[in-house]
Amino acid sequence: MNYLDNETKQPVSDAVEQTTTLSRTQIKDEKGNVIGYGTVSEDGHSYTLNNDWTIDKNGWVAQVSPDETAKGYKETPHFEDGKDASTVAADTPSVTDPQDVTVNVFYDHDTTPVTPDKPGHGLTHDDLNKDVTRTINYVDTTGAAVNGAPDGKSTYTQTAHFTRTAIVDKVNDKLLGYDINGDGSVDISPDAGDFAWKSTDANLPAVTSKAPSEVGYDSVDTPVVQATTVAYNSEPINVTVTYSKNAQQGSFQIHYIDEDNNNAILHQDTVSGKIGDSVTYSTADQIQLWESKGYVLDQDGYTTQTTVNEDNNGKTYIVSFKHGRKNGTTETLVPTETIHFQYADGTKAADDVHGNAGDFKFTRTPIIDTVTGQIVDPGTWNKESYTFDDGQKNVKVINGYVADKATMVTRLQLQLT
Ligand SMILES: [Ca+2]
Repeated sequence: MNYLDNETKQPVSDAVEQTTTLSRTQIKDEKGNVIGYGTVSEDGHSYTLNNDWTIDKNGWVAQVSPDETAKGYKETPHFEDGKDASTVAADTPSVTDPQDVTVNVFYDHDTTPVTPDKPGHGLTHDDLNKDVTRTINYVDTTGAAVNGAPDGKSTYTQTAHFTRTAIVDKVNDKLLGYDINGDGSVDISPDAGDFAWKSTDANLPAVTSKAPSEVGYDSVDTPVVQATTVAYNSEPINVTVTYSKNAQQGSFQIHYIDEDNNNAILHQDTVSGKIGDSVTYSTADQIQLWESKGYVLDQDGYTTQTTVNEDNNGKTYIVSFKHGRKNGTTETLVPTETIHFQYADGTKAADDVHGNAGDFKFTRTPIIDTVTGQIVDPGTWNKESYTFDDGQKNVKVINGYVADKATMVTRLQLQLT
């Protein structure tokens, strides 16, 4: 008996061999020539010819076919003609023409469902299970999380579960298809397996956002995220629900001040809008304007603001200037020497004699406030003192008088202020 896989025709288990013995008695004459086969009488004087064989032990016994279910085969094997081969019946060889007999017993592959809760037979969890999610995120206008979900959290996730049950060959784990009616047999071929996905929760119910007042806001853009139905191959859904507060006004100021005039405000601007509004403001134009009027920028305390917000609301930015300085017109002084001649009583004795400083000039340049135009520093003469080099002069002779100085060797200290 051969026990064969009905698909591959390969042995499932070892063959079983039964042997039965046949015998017959040969009859010879007195010279030893074979007369034939038969039976000799008890007294040995006569015989009966009969060529048939005699079978011992009644021939081949019934043989129960092995149980190969553990290997994935169906319980009941069959013969080539399809008939039940659970047992190969007892048999006897032909007594006239005995031959060896080969009996083939065929085992069909059994199948088994592989359910999504218990993957196996080469199928993974993901082969039989698929989840589609809808995630709702609750935020405010700045993107910060808000606990607006029904369960008081900031994220709410709904999941639809899709499953399918596969039917596989128990012997070789080959995928045969999918069972959709639960009877354990294939309804859908492997190629059409996408149609086998089923779900009991593909209808995602509506989700009501918490009232804005419950979570500290004034409004919400999506009071209810509507119900929807997803398919096994739907992409994950992401929904954002945004809470917001009523916009509040805010403003900030920019002061342009004169540090050389008790920080007097030269100019001020106010930038205002709703909190969160975008703004553009630059100090460049004002700085240019005041610089054109003689001011020099000391510090631009304004930092670029892109919105009116909680941080800059009510704030004042200071842009400070000092007065510029420039040189005024240079003064020139040519010093002169005058010698008076007089009598002791003070009356004039002769005309004055004038000396001079030659080519020397004294200069000074004042510093002017470029804002007020006023002199803030008269400047310093370019020489602290100078000695007249032509100060030696002969004193005029006047009859009857004696000069107190015969010669004037004069060292005049010119005090220039
Ligand atoms: Ca089925």
